[in-house]
Amino acid sequence: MIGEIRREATRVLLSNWRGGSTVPARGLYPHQWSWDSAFIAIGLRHLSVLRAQKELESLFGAQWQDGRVPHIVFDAATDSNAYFPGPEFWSSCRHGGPPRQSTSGLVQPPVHATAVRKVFEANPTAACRRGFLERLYPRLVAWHGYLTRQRGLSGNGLVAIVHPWESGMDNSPAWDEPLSRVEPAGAGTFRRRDLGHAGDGERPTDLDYGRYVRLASTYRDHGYRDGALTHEFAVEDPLTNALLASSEADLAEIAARVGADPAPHRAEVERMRHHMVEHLYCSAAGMFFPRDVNTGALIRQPTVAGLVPLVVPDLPVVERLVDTAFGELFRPDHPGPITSYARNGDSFEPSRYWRGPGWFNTSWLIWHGLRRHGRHAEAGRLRRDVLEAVERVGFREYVNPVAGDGRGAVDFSWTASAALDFARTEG
Ligand code: 9WN
Repeated sequence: MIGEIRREATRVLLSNWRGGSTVPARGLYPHQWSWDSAFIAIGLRHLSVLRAQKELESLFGAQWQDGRVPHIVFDAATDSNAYFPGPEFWSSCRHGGPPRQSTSGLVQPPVHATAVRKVFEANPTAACRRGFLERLYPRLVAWHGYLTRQRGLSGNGLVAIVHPWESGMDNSPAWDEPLSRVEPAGAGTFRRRDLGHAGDGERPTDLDYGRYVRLASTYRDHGYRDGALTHEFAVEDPLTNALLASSEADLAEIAARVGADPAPHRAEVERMRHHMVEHLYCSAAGMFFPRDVNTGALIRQPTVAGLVPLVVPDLPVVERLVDTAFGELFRPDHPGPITSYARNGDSFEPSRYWRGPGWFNTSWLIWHGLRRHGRHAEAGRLRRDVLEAVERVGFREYVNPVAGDGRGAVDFSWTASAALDFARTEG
């Protein structure tokens, strides 16, 4: 079983490689995505450390002057109409994006320093030869600096996302309430391309899309300047903040390797951990919730994002989070990834994208967090369940937790990457 998974995962990652980076899936996602590339590099390092390094270098090659790492880097060789919203929509070059590449103006969760560290540790000699860490370290510092300086919108020590796409969990039920205040762009003003590749029962609705387009075009029309705009959607997401804290811990290790001072990075981890527990943790629910910056209220929707803070080192509430993660709420009926939304949630839909299906990257993050906290028994159980799902459904984008079948894109890169990493790790 493991041998077959390794072979097939390798096939997927090789066939989705485009010469300098990897597409998440052919057809549906024909460009480079930010957090996908980080997960992909983590898997690729088992096949070729050079490719894994290039995956991350190409993404950071498209970093903006202000330090942001764009959520999509468009492939110039691919038809610009293949994905909506495409390069013309974002007009990145006019707003501080890199001069020779087209990108989006949004960001995605910062899991990159973790990926850089893992790729480095896979083969330190090869990395040193190419100056991999020396080149990436200042870029990672600028990236984290962008988030903490420009996205610290409420001043409470946490960073905010300003669009559901920035969460990576686009149509999460947690975004319904803040999104309901956004006037959607007219249905006739844009043309979705995603529905040509996946069923409309598995993707966000047209109403969601109208709101996504409105938010993105307003941000663009303000030159993507964070301070210059009262964001209609601004949320402190536990997943984004947790990944920033955990990446900052990895950045401390990277700093030590390149001869920089790790102390400020360690202080930053401590600061973020404190603010996350103070502002986003709900002890009654045993999990974290996002906070709406515009209302100041917690959004009490139980999604897997509220469990991802397990990745934060020395988190004081690990016990409760583990109980929630492995309780009934997030358990699929068939062995597989933890569900993206609690089974008893009022918006649970087992086939629709981030409103119920299990995803492989979030389960990888929880596994990583469990191992970080020495919870090897639970980590091993999750690993076995996820590998069993891969065996059953292949490298699908997500899994219906009720029927147990695969949904969304086939041959999805981060599913292959996570499977490869699980398959290569004992326990
Ligand atoms: C919008 C590429 C990306 C992932 C996101 C996932 C989905 C895009 C879309 O695909 O988002 O960025 O078109 O739906 O939600 O997490 O990075 O795989």
